[in-house]
Amino acid sequence: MAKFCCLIVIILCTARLSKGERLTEKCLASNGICGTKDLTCNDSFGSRWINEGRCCYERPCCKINGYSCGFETDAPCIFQDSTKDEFDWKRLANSTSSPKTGPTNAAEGNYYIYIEVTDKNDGDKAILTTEAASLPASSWCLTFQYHMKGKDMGNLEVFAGDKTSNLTSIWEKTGDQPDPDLWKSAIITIPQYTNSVITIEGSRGTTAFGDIAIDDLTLNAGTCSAIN
Ligand SMILES: *[C@@H]1O[C@H](CO)[C@@H](O)[C@H](O)[C@H]1NC(C)=O
Ligand SMILES: *[C@@H]1O[C@H](CO)[C@@H](O)[C@H](O)[C@H]1NC(C)=O
Ligand SMILES: *[C@@H]1O[C@H](CO)[C@@H](O)[C@H](O)[C@H]1NC(C)=O
Ligand SMILES: [Ca+2]
Ligand SMILES: [Ca+2]
Repeated sequence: MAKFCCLIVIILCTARLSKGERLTEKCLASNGICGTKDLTCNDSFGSRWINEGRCCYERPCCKINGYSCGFETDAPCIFQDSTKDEFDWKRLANSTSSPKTGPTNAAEGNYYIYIEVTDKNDGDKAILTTEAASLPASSWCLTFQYHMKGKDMGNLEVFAGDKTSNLTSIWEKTGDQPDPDLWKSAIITIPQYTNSVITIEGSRGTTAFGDIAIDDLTLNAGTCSAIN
């Protein structure tokens, strides 16, 4: 009898998979793994884990609560274009059009995003924001690669805060960076806010020699020290 029950469970689960397959595919697509029946994902694996759909046998599908943007396609990123700025970040492969500024290759894959500061005014900003997302109340670890080569390089700055108040500057780089041909790593802990918003702001310096690029961005729940 016990054997027979097991068989039925297997058949039901397989049926569900072969019919929809969406749940398991979604679990796979989000790098999910199966948790333990009747336990939340955070109870099984820790506070950085959330439930994302289901696995067979009523086990939850669990994934790390986080986002990544490699900019290889136009797929929406957790960070999106802000309209409260003067211009926009653009997606590009290989070199930027201005000589002596900008990267010659992506840090990850083939594409990166950058600010093209030719034909812009001093101090003009291009802002990426998580405003449209409802980030769970948590601290976050934001990481990305950045490239700041150019003699009149402006500013790359990360702000965070509550959606209802003014944001606080959390991280900043200004000017031409040492070894400017190399991509550098930013690893930034964002403190917890009730309704978090995080922005990445690139601004123009004094001339067109100030293309700032970023690539390989991740945003994961928890502080960076807990992750690294
Ligand atoms: C897991 O998340 C639930 C809410 O979904 C919360 O009540 C619980 O305290 C969390 N447990 C851990 C270990 O973080
Ligand atoms: C980037 O450069 C490589 C090598 O020259 C070329 O094969 C590729 O098509 C370029 N990519 C784009 C999107 O222009
Ligand atoms: C936010 O900043 C603006 C402009 O600097 C200022 O006028 C306003 O009082 C600030 N609001 C809060 C809540 O701090
Ligand atoms: Ca990339
Ligand atoms: Ca914009």
